[in-house]
Amino acid sequence: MQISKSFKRTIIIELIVPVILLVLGIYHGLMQVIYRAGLLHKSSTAHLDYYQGLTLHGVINAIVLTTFFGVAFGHATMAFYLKREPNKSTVAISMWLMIIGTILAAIAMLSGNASVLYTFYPPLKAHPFFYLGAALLVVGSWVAFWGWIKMYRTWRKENAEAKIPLAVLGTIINFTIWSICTLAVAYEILVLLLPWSLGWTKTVNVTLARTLFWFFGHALVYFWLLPAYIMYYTILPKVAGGKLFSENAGRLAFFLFLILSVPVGVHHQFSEPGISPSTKLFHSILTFGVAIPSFITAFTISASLEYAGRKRNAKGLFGWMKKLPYWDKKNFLFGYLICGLILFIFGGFTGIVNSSYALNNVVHNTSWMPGHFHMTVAGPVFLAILGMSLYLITKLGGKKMRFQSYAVMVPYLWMIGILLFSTGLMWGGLMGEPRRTNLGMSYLNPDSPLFRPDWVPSTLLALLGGIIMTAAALLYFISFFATLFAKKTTNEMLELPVAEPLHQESHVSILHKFTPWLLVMVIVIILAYIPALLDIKKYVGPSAPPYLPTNPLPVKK
Ligand code: HAS
Repeated sequence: MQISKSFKRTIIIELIVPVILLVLGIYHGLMQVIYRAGLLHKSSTAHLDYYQGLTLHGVINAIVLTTFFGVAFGHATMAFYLKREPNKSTVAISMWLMIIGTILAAIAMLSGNASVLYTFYPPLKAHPFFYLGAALLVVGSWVAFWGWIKMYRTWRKENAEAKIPLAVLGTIINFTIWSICTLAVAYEILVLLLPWSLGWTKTVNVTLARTLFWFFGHALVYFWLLPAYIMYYTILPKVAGGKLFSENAGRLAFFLFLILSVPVGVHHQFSEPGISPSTKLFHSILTFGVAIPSFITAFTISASLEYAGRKRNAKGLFGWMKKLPYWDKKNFLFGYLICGLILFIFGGFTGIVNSSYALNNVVHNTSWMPGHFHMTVAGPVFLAILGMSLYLITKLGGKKMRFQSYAVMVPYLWMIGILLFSTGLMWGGLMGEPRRTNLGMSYLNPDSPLFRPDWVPSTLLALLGGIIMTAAALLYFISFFATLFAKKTTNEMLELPVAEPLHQESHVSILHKFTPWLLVMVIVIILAYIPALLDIKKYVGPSAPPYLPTNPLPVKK
């Protein structure tokens, strides 16, 4: 499909900006494993402090990259399936808001005035630019969504009887979840944190801020995940050489995410004293519920892959696994998607451990947690982003992919790296190794009275994994930038692989309507969050003054 020059340019910019920043994000990831393995016994390197680096790592990789990509991929998907472009001004305003927001937040982080990690929990206080930047990034992504809604309505008028394409359904659901969950973080930033950071208010209600953050924060992880799920349902079966086993299953999975992604945030706050056990129990049960669409996906995609393997004459129960196109250069997307899925088996099961209240007490705030989330956000999410960014750059730029063999190796190398790294972290976590801690200054420093020799093997394993991941990222950067700067050789097109459904399934009308699911979503959110907010009102302690990570005493104004 041909698209206008300006639209094409916007998508390419939205893919390139975060990949450039990712160079910094990956560097700080490597620095993390080096500090934590005790190879460095200091608090900063190259004038960048440990917590400054950890903030840059989390914000760039988990917030900036994912939001830019979500919008770029959304533009591509909506335009490709609805065969039209969004309004030019929404596309441009959205891009500029996101870029300006990122620049403001980057200034605050790089100048060392926002070392508050990606969760920016108060009473840690950041420079107002950090909060403003985050708000602009989010608003920019909303504007893109408004453009798509208009586009979808026009399409619907012209195609009253047509089924909404699965990828469009997934994109609209993802950005609906995003629009609702970001309302809470917008309130947190604009009403609680920004005035406090500007010195207009003296204290902040920490429990309320944290609860608003997690109202947003867990839905955020599905905002990261859903573009990957769209690829699993609509692209992976095709690049595997097969068909999608059930489109209805995909629709059901997306609608279940719509109702269950938000009302589970308190599972991040099981140790929060201001929230009652009954509220925590309810969120824990809903969290088991939000694993269901992923189980549906696991079975549906396995069946689709099995079909692809059997078409290549696979024999036996698991023979299809050996017949998939793992090393096919023309189908390089397959490797990125399958490695993400394999990692997600472990990422998903560790998530279920986390959501079980009693087990959560063992692993909360230990290095188990980054072990879990690197097998989710740095697994399926990150690999889908890398693979699709490279794919879109070649198609939209009319380029031939450079360093193809590097690009094909990247996901496998990355997967091995993550498996070692996360195993090291989770093993350490079960021995009590804390997360978000510069271990090289204390527990991993033989000269410190706190030295823990039993944590040496686990942190070294994580270091080995981290080095392999960095090597994979370097190979990716070589292929990505060489492709980007290569000469144009073919027509510039917006093109996505499209998986056909295997069966003509019966029409289930509830899987084609948004309103009933939206209503259920609102009801479940009210049931889950009104008790949490009442608990906070009832049990909360005094509000806190601001702190900086460098000093255990409150900031004096
Ligand atoms: Fe999580 C903490 C529970 C999914 C990310 N999570 C985090 C944090 C992050 C994160 C970043 O209940 C840390 C936040 C912080 O900084 O404090 N998580 C879950 C549960 C799920 C889950 C139940 N998490 C994710 C996803 C993430 C993510 C997705 C990012 C994208 N998580 C928690 C909890 C905490 C938490 C607690 C707080 C803990 C605490 O104490 O702080 C579920 O959605 C997971 C369901 C997934 C599955 C897996 C299905 C498997 C599939 C693969 C199939 C394979 C195939 C291949 C088809 C059930 C789909 C076959 C072919 C071959 C060839 C083999």
